[in-house]
Amino acid sequence: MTADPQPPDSGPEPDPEPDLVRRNRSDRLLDVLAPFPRVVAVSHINPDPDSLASMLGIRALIESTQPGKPVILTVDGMIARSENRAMVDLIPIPLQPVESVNIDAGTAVVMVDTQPHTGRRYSEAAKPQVVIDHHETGGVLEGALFTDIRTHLGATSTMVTGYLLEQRVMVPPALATALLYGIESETTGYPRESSSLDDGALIWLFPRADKDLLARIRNPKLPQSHFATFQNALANAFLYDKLIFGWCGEVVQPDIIAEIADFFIRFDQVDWSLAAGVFDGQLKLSLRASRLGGQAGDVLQAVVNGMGNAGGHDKRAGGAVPLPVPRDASIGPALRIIRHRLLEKLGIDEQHGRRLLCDCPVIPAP
Ligand SMILES: [Mn+2]
Repeated sequence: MTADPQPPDSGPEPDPEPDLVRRNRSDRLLDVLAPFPRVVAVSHINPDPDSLASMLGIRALIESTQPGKPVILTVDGMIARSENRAMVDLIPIPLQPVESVNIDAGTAVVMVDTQPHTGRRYSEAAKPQVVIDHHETGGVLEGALFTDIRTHLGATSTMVTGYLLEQRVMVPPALATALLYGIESETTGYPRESSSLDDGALIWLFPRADKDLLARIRNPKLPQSHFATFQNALANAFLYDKLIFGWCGEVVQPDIIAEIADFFIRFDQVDWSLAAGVFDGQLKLSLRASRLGGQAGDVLQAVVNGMGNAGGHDKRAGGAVPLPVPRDASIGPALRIIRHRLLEKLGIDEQHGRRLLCDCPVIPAP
């Protein structure tokens, strides 16, 4: 008869979770911020509702747990989409241009909804102590004292809502509205790119949100340029098998290019949409995939490799290519390279595009 093998005597069980891991994320975040007398929140260029709400939530978290500490929210670039402008005006969200904010040794920089050196900021001068993000495009995190990068989440606002819950911070209606819209605007479309944590946050925020305020943010008035860009993109939309490409021309606000890409991806004959336009001397690109697993961020990064920057999520990506002067002459060659590389990447035969729409009949005003 043989005895069962005995485990070697290994002494006391090791603690499976050291203290650092077991503690709440928000506790660790607040410990990092504690020694700093001042906090500056930063995000990516042309901040979207998710960045804006995340910055606002971070301010509420710090004001409640480290009272008296000034928290400055910043804007890099511009507030572009009408929905985002409405959000900033109506919540309201006080923002200072990031280039005008002094960052000294006593300032902690909290970066939300992006990471350092991903090409999504005008300047990398402000080195963050804290980075909170959900993008798959990894940045340089060296030197950061607290990082919370969860790429399976639909929104950074979900993470910030989690911190507020952990610290039992009172969330007033305007903040709940901002966070809800931050998550909602990131997780619309089909298939959804979100997790049960995003849905949990939405459910928690909804009864606390101001629904009239939310409706005003969702349905802002639109400028004439909005319709002009749609006209331009419809008149210059081309099909390449399962890809539609929409040319927006020169645009007055850069986020419209993403709106055009979202508009075209709903076309029932395509799996991919690319929208492009010129803003601030750059060719701006937005790529959308209609199926999960498209890895749009990686695709667009490969397409603009050596020309510019790109990044994003599985179904959605954005990028920018600086245009050499003379600009008008450089657009065509840049677009041809992008088309060639994208078709190759998507396994579509090289071809000239065919127009989505023929000339539109024009009638005299009734
Ligand atoms: Mn986001």
